[in-house]
Amino acid sequence: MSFPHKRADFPDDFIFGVATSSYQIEGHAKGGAGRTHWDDFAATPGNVVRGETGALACDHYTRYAEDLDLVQAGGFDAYRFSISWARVMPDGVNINPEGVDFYDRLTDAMLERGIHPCATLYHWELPSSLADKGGWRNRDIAHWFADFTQAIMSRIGDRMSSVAPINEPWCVAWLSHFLGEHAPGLRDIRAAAHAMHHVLLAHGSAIETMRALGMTNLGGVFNMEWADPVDNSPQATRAAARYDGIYNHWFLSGVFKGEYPQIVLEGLEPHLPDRWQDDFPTIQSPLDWVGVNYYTRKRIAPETDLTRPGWPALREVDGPLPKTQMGWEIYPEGLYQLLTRTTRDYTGDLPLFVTENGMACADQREPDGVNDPARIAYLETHLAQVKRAIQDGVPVQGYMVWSLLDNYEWALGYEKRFGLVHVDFDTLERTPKSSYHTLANALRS
Ligand code: IFM
Repeated sequence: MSFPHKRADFPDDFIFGVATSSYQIEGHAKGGAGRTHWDDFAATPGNVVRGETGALACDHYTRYAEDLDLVQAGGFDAYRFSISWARVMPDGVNINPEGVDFYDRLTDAMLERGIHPCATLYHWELPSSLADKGGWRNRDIAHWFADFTQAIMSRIGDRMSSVAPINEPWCVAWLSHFLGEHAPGLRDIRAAAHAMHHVLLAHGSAIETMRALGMTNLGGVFNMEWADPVDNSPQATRAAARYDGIYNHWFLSGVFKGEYPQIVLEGLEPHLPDRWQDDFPTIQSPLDWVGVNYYTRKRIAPETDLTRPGWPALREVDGPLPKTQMGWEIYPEGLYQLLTRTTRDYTGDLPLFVTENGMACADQREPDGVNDPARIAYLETHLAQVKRAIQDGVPVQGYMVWSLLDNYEWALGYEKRFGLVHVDFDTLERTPKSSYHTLANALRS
């Protein structure tokens, strides 16, 4: 399958990478890691497909060298990985030397292969002991998170190319405390409002901690979805604006403007913690770059079901575009729109990175390998929108594919395959897919 992009089409210092996260690939049962709120969530019947967990996952904890060989052989410049809080601090307080040693080895293994280590400090596996104290609902999480940041970055921070504190604050706060789809599985507006604020306070506290360690190239990674109203009615337009406010503007506005959008405060203000306005100096700790994780758009309608009253009074409506295995519409233009809007309204000259983009397909291993033409087409059309944004002056400086490996897709278990590399979850054998080979060729050319 021909692929129109090549490395030379992008700016000289443009970074191509692949992304993963600790709980989704490492095999959490190994190496003395502590219990997490994901283990608790998955143990509750009905929360996760087949009750699957990350106990073994891709066994990256053992096979990391083989996986980094794949990153190197694919011609990628950077590896975006995350650090398991419960591996470093199993009870959320005391350090597990084995856990810190693992990230030390992993970092050196990247450097030996000429791969830039790009770390994320939190990708969703909170130590259960801290979840038991209220987790993201408890303001103390900002201190707990700063302590964890200090513990791991005082050891490996000197070798990081870049670090972001928290992957996808919307998922940590809204998806997990209002929609109940991720751990801790709450559907509670007060819990959600507290988490929406504390996640940004913890982000800022971690940035301050790393600055005090003398670290540079620190950023924030936000997932973004384009929101289209289902029709031209004022009701649908307003519902889409509320969705956009909760999903996208809340976090950018907090970090870059020191305020929350009025359209979201209309629903959340009564439920926010006391004196929330006092925390903006920490939340606004200056960043060196911003990461955008992008997958899809949503079509939004006002809620008309009278049995579901109350704010934010909206619902997602099925769209007409082709969909991925996740059921997400494929809408590459949304990436262009979000990159340009983020630069225009929030980040100005600050470098942007696409820190996640990719699709799940029901890939199968055949005798001749794993053919995934739909993923190749997805990457092709999204990279075209990145190019378009760069041509229009948006300072996009890198693009990372989600994901290197098929992995544990949270509440959906192991069925949804996002990898450039197929993983047989019985044998743990890795097989690079045709998308991996296509990108490797493009990066070599
Ligand atoms: O697998 C997730 C990842 O953990 C965070 N971003 C979205 C991916 C696909 O759902």
